[in-house]
Amino acid sequence: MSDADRSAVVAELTRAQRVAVVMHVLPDGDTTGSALGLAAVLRSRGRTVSVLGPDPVLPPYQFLPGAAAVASGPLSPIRTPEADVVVTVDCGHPDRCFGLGGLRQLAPRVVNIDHHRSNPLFGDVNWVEPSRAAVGEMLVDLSDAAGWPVSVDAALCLYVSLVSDTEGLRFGSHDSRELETAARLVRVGLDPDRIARQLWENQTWPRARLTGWMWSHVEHDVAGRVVWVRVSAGVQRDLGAHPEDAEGLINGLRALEGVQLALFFREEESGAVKVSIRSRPPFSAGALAERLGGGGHEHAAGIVLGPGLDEAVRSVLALVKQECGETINWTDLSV
Ligand SMILES: [Mn+2]
Repeated sequence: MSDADRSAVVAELTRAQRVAVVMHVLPDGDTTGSALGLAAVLRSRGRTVSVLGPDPVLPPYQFLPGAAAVASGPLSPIRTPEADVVVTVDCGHPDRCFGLGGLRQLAPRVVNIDHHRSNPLFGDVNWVEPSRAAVGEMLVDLSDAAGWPVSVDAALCLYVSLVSDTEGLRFGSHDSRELETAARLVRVGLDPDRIARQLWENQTWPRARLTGWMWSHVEHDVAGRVVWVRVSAGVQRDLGAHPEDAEGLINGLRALEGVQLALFFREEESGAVKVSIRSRPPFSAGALAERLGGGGHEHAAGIVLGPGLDEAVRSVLALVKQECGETINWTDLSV
């Protein structure tokens, strides 16, 4: 099934001369590395490729080849490239990447390459594999299966995709597959040590301040199985923190001993509340997000709620309690 889907993608990208590759909002390392990596592979094959997304490439990924040429912002007829095919990478829902109408505006054919379990298969061609650790990993398979060379530039982007979604090849792997893929990319001519420093030893001061704030404002249930943090827009303003400074901080919460469910509520200036969810069995971050209208992976998911930070916290915890109240002691819970 997935091999057939991958072959369908190869067929689309072989026919197309002009390709637009689209990243999702607040682009993480996976969508950015995947988009720039796929673009590099296709450009090596003589295709005209543009990379675009609702938001610009974030500072941690601006060192990637091709990042400076990414077009961002709302679609407009003047700036919108003409393409035969638009490819979305790591976009679990079309609303995260211009909406289906926007994608159709970009090209007559939509190719959807993703690994979110909640992906509604919105493309004309869909290759969605929830078992894959990162979309970049899928794109390495795609290139190798099609016999398309992976240049050093492409390898760097795809490697960043893989190590981002696996947090440095620590999570999301249950066998040697991701390690083999990483090794295959490193052999092209990468320096993993240098990339790691670039990605993880470049933390901004606002992010450090936000991290400190987070640890002194963690809330939790009695047993410490469920932990959460609520960060208002005002707090972020006071700390000088931007949305990207909060990316991944939830992983620290999940790393606390005994935690099975971690929630990070971040209020945006618009009043919307971005809720990130991380889980361990018996909790399912994906199932919880889907109950609220969001989506993601089994143990990493998210949803946008609001307006109202405290209201968002209350409604999500009420649902958690309803689903898992039998096994959690909520008596000291003050929300
Ligand atoms: Mn991803």
